[in-house]
Amino acid sequence: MFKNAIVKTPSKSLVKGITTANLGFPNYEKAIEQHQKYIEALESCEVTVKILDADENYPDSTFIEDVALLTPKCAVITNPGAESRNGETAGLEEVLKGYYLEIEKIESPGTVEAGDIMMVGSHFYIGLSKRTNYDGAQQMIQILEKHDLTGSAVELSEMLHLKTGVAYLENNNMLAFCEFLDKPEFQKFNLIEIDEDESYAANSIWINNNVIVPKGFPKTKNKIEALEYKVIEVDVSEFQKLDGGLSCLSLRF
Ligand code: CIR
Repeated sequence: MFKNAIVKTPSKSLVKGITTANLGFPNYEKAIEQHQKYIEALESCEVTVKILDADENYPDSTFIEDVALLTPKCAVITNPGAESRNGETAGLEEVLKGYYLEIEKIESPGTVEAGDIMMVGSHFYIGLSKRTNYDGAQQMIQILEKHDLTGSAVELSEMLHLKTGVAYLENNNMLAFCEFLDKPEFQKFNLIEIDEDESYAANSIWINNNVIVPKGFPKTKNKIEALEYKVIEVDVSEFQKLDGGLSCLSLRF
């Protein structure tokens, strides 16, 4: 069960965020409204939400998931592979000290963005992407092992981050899209196939037996409801314009 979540308020500079989406520029006011609804959805899952102030220097900093991996045993501050995002980790240690005694760090030349990391019990799958390199993944695995956890690397060829295309919903259930459906390491899970036209909904999040799903993806919603989860829909269209999904918008631990 998760007890806490940390989110970071979107900055006005959001429009300058990195994107490949081709969906137009995000609207700041609408992004703030959607972010507020997202916080309310988290709270309805019985987690206490800490809200960090916006940082205008970093357009993508609302995607706070990428800058830390928060496990039941330790916190790891990552080293984002996107140059414009690399400084987003500043100040994070102070915040995390409020929750963790042990705070580890990924060091260059290793890079990691934690959108590439999926927790399945005490094991962590680490996607090797344009943002997370081999060195970073190895550092992460060593840190996890030091804390009696395990990790393994997963090759990615098409997605931005591992969790862009796969989500673990606990109870052996995993949403998977495209390249992840055939991964040998995921065959032991009950794979729920996400259709091509709903690929964005592969980034849904499990929180304490609720699953938050992006609004507007009815087939995925029905498939998750059929597994008897309580589904909460949240509209995150402004963040989709920046390749960001539901998981990217919070740290849950
Ligand atoms: C980026 O490209 O870094 C942001 N525009 C989106 C980050 C999304 N984060 C995630 O998937 N964990």
